[in-house]
Amino acid sequence: MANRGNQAGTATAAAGGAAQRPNGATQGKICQFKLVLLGESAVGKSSLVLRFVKGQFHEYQESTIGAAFLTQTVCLDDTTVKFEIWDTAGQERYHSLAPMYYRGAQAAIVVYDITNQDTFGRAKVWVKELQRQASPNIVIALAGNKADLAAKRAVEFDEAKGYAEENGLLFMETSAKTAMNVNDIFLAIAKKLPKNDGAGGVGGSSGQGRRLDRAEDGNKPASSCCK
Ligand SMILES: Nc1nc2c(ncn2[C@@H]2O[C@H](COP(=O)(O)OP(=O)(O)OP(=O)(O)O)[C@@H](O)[C@H]2O)c(=O)[nH]1
Ligand SMILES: [Mg+2]
Repeated sequence: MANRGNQAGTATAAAGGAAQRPNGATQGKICQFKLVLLGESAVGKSSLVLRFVKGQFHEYQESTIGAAFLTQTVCLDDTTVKFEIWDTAGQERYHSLAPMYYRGAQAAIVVYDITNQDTFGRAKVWVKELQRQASPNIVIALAGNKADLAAKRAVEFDEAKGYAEENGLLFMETSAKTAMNVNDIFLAIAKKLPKNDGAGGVGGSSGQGRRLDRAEDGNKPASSCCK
């Protein structure tokens, strides 16, 4: 139901910047994390996910209905981090669904459009809601998207950076169009997430990810991620 109209897909290629393992050895652990994207409609949430998961960009990206689910895997040293990504719909009529997606999430990317001050205001409201209602240890990143449209900038970099610092958020300006900082923001999140052996289950409130046995990672041989 929540998946209605989704643009679901999976991809497992390594994201740029991931650690290389020269011999493709399958050592190390696999951690799985639930990540949610929130933000006003048309700020580019789906475009960021499409860029990260498939390396594509669509000028005429359709507005999301309900939510879309995708996965992507990145490698960090001896750890394979599998993101289960919920790309929510920004249109007002879907806002009441959002808690379903951020509940139990270990990470969130709150997106605004640097050419639209209102979307930055909306992003702050999402951050407040996550701080009050999501898992206490959730890692939150703020993404100022459409950085390629610098001539139309309405939100100053320093203003957003200052806000992010005050609120303990990761912050980057991104462009789904040019790919600027797209892999980087997911990698920064992956680095910040706890990867303890005693991690709680996905969907729990611990804010921790779930460690998988390699055999459980059904999508693909995890080693391909690090080749
Ligand atoms: N120039 C530029 N355009 C972008 C960028 N990211 C997204 N867009 C465009 O902005 C429009 C909206 O993008 P979406 O990815 O659908 O936005 P969304 O946040 O998922 O919107 P909803 O699904 O309605 O919540 C599309 O026309 C995209 O092509 C970017 O980085 N730069
Ligand atoms: Mg969308």
